[in-house]
Amino acid sequence: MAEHSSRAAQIDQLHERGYVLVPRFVPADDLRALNEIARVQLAARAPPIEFEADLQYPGAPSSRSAVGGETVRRLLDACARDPVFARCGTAHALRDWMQSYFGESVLMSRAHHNCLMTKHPQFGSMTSWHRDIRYWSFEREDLVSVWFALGEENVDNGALWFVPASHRMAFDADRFDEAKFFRADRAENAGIIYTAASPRLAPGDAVFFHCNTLHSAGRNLSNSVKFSLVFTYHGLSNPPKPGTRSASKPEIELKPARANHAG
Ligand SMILES: O=C(O)CCC(=O)C(=O)O
Repeated sequence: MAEHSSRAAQIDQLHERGYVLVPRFVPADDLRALNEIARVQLAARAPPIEFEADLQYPGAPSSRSAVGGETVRRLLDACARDPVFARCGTAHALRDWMQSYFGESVLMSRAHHNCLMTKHPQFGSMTSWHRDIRYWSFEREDLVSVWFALGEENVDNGALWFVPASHRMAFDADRFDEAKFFRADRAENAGIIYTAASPRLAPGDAVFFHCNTLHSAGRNLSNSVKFSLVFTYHGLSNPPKPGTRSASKPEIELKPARANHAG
């Protein structure tokens, strides 16, 4: 019952602020396994991979052939990479959390996120202010991502920043640039960005955030790679729009307790 009411409070906070930090969401044994596999996967560099040079965000190498050009940003398709990642993204505790939020059965989108994000010292880039909805086309703008910190995350190693309650703010299209980044050069945007906060994450902590929450992330000024695992979910009644990139990959259903052997 206590667990249930604390989940309810977390979901209230997600509704109100657009993000919520849930400390120690990942059990210690799972966290150990995730950290081990994350390093094995990064060393193996098996495709599909997104490189920092591909995106050209601030701080990224200018091309794949430049110094640091092979720096990995995302190891994509995490669930297909290793059962340890798949178990994390379909775990019972996560399914129950998402089902409580959406009030119905839940699916994981494989069209974006579903990845291990690595932020490297020196060549890891900064991600400017944006809403993740730019990645998707769904019937309703109601998707929730979960970001698992596999190690410490803080402002010095490129942690996320969030603008509280920004998921409920309405903006004209010209407040964003062509790539749908929220324009920091506009005075009315700067006032909103000023209210942002960066929750400090401990290993195993989770941040749940809405697809319309404005967020950004800094560069990694530490000496070690930061590893995070990220997945995104939506309710059954909110399917991807047919013919869009969001509908291009089969989704993963988070099955009800008795049928689910993955979590
Ligand atoms: O770690 C980062 O640079 C932020 C990533 C991010 O915001 C995203 O993938 O939507």
